[in-house]
Amino acid sequence: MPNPLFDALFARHLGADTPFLVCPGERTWSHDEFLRLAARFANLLTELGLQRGDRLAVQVDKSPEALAVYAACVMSGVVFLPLNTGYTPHEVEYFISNSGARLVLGRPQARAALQPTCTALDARFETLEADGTGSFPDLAAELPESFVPVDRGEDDLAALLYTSGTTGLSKGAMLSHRNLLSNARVLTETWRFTDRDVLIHALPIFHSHGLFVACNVMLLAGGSMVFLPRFELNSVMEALPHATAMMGVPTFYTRLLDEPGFTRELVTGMRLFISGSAPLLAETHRAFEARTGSRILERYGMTETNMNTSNPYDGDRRAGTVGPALPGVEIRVTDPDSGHEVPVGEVGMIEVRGPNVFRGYWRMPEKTAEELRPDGFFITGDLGTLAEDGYVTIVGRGKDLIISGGFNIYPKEVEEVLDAESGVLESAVIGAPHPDFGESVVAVLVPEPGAMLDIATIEAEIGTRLARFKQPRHYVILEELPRNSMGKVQKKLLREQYRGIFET
Ligand code: MCA
Ligand code: AMP
Repeated sequence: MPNPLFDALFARHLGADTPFLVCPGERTWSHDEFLRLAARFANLLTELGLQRGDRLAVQVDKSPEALAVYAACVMSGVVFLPLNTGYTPHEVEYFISNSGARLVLGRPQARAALQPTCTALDARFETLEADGTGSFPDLAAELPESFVPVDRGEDDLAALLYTSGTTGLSKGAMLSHRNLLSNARVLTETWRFTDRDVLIHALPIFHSHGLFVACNVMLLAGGSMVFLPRFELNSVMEALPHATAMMGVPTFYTRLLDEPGFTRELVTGMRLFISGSAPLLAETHRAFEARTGSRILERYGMTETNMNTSNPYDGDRRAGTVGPALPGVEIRVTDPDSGHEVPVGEVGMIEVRGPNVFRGYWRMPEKTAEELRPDGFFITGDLGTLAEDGYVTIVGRGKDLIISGGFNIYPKEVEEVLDAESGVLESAVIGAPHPDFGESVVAVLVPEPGAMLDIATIEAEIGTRLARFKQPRHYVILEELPRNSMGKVQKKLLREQYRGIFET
C-alpha cells in the first residue's frame, strides 16, 4: 500500500545498520534502530485509537525519540503537529483546541497546566522527556518493532505547522506528502546530498527548517546527522571537523564568526554551509568567505511553501540574494494592489507556485482564499525583485513581521497582550536590528492618563502569556504614538527612531 513519505524516506533504511543520528557524548543511532523505535511508537498510536488524519500535537525537547514520533506519524497516517518548546501553556491551549488534536505529547512539567484543556477537549496527554523517557515511550516499550505503514495518498496531510499572521491569529498550514517529498527531492539534488554526508543538526525540530529541510533531505540522501540538542557554540565547533555540511539561521553564522577559534582549518571537511529563515547580511556572507574560503549558500522558504529558491551549488552564490526558483517552483513578483506582474527588476510582492505550496490553512477557508490565488500562486507577504537571470532578492516585508534568530513574531499578538495590561492605553511593537538575533522586539507603550507604568511588573505578567522569544527586549514609554492623517500608527517612523537601540 502506498505511503509516499514512508516509501521514499524510511522504507529503504529498514534493517540498515548505517549511522543516522550521532549524539555526541551519548550514542549513535543506526537507521534501523531509529525505525524500530518509530515502529513501536506507530503501534502505540494505533493502539491508542489514533486514526489516519488525526492530529498529534507535540511540544517536547529535541531528541532522537522526538524525531521518531514524526516518523511514527508518517507510518501511521497521523498528522504531526510540532510546537515551539518556548510556547507557554496559554499559547499551547489554542493549538490543541484549534487543531482538535487527539493526543498531546508534552514535557512532564507541562502536564498540570495542559491536562485540564486536554480533558475538556477529549484529548489524551502523554509525556516525553529530553532523555527519551516518559509515559509515551513506557507505553510503547513492549510493542512490536515493525509496523505496516498506513495507506496514504500524495495529497493527504502529513503535518500541520502553525504560523502566525498579521491579525495575531495563528493558522495551521496543511502540508501534504507531496509538498514535503517534492521539496526534499529537489533540495537533495540541488545541494548534492549523498550517503557520504554528515550534517551538523543544531536547529530545533519544531519548524520546517530543522525538521523537513534538514531531516527529510538527510533521510532521502541516506547520510547521517550530528544531532545536537540546540545551537551551542562549543558543540558545533567540536562537530565541524567531523562533518560535511551545516544548515542554520544567520545567527549561527554570526556567532561562529565571533569566535576566534572558528578558522579555515576547522572546516576543511565541510563542503556546504546553508543559511535561511531570515536575511543573511551581505557583510556576514563576505566575512564568512574571508575567514573560511567558503561561500554560504542562502535559500528562501516559508512554513507554507517549504523552500522556494536557492542560490546555486555550482555557480554564483550571490550575497544579499536568495537565488533563483528551485526546479519545479515558479516565482513571480506582482503589484500588491493590482496583482499584476511588475517589470523585471522592480520591487513587488513575491508569489510562489509549485508542488511545494501547502494545501491551505486548517479549517480557515477564508484565510486560505486571502493568500492562495485561484491559479495556485501563494502570496508570500515578502517584497522583492526578480532579476533577468531569475535571481530573487528580498528587499523587505509587506507583512508586519519581526524575525528574531529565525523565530517569527507578529507584532499584533504582542500588542494585544500589552494592551490588556493595566495602565496601558495602547502599544506599538516594532523590530529593531540586533547584533545576535538579526532583529529583536521593541515595545512602545502609551500609558492611560495619570497611570505610571512599571515595566518590571509588565514583563512578569506577559511572561505567562507569551513565549520568551516574543517578549520585548526593550520598552519605550511615549505620551502618544505617531499617526498619519488617517489615524494609522506610523511604525516606519518608530522603526527609524529606535533602530540603534540594540547596537553595542
Ligand atoms: C532563544 N531566545 C530567543 C531566541 N532563541 N530570543 C529571541 N529570539 C530567538 N530566536 C531567548 C532564550 O529563551 C533566552 O532567554 C535568551 O533568548 C538567550 O538565549 P540564547 O541561549 O542566546 O539562545 P539560544 O538558545 O542560543 O537560541 C538562539 C538560536 C535559536 C540559536 C538563534 O533561537 C535557534 O536555534 N533559532 C532557529 C530558529 C529556526 O529554526 N527557525 C526556522 C523557522 P532569556 O533572555 O530569558 O535567557 S522555519 C522558517 O523560518 C522557514 C521555513 C525557513 O525558511 O526556514
Ligand atoms: P516562517 O513563517 O517561519 O516559515 O517564516 C518565513 C519567512 O521567513 C519568509 O516569509 C521570509 O520573510 C523569511 N525568510 C526565510 N528565508 C529567508 C531568507 N533567506 N532571507 C530573508 N528572509 C527569509
